[in-house]
Amino acid sequence: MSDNTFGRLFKMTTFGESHGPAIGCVIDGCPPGLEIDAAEIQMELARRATGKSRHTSQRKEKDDVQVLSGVFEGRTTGTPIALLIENTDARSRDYTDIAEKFRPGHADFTYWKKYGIRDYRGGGRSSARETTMRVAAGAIAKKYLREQFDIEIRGWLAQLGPIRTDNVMDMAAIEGNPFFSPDASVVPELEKYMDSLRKSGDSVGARISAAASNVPAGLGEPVYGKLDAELASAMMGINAAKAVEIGAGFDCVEQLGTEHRDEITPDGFLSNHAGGVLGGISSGQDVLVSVAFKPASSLRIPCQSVDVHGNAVEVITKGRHDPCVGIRATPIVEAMLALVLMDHVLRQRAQNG
Ligand code: EPS
Repeated sequence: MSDNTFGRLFKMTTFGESHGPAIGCVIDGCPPGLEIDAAEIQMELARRATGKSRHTSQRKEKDDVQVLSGVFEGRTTGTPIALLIENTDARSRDYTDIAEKFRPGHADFTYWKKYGIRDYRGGGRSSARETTMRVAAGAIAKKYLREQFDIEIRGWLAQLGPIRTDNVMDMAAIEGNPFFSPDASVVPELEKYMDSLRKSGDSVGARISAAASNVPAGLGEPVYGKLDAELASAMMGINAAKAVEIGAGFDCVEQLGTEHRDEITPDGFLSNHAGGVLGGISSGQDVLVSVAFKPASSLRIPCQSVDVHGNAVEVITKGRHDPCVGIRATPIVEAMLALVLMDHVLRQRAQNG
């Protein structure tokens, strides 16, 4: 399995399976001298963790991160940073029944087609457990971006199933509810919806948005390596992501040019339909990205499928699954945004000084 590395100058390589002994990453290219406190990484990991509310997977992982290398006396040394988290609450027996069956809508099918072998326990490498490492590496990138450029990255739930959550944008509300909703008034409706969904055994999709502010103009490459292209690739690489929008995104289909263009005055831009990227290069406006997450495919509601021998079978997935993976995706989207910006900050410095 190749391509487990993300980034060009700030490179993260992740490894591990959901039910293996541990999951980890090696980050290469982090500038030296950055203060790293494991507690800060831990805080980001806690935002993403399972079992924080009844609305997510009840697997209980402490996600205790060990910093194995690359940090000396609390500062990065410029050498590879290795991070490791042990898996302590895998329940592999839940997966015995589907060891030879494919869950429709799951990577089970394509992993088997590609490799002819798969670790079926907890989805193996395809599990969202891998995103712990994106969040851990993202915490380091976020810190560097904040310290060096004052860049702030914030994500939020914009929609869960039919419920819009971004009609009110109260950034202070986001961390105060288990959904990362910026509109606290919709939380009771979200709770009710999720309680009924969980009882039904079904799952639902969600939309997560994120903004990076104080991004300097000039990040990105003009042809290949466009900032928005790399953001789209990074976001589509998150488990269960099915669509990405930058700025106005698909709304630009209905917009007129006079509406879409972001007029410029001596005091700045009058709107931000471009999402902070023009010609693949950051404009200095906030970088805006939105990601659609599909409804998860591990469901206890029976469905038709086939087994590895091609026989018709009925599939029921047991286990402690997320009825809406989007609920835990906000910190992951933030992390991927931070990793892309971090890489481009270093690339900008390499070329333009
Ligand atoms: C996941 C299924 C569940 C989740 C897991 C992602 O795993 P299990 O069936 O082993 O309990 O708990 O998420 C995590 C463990 C995590 O840390 O995010 C899946 O199928 O992707």
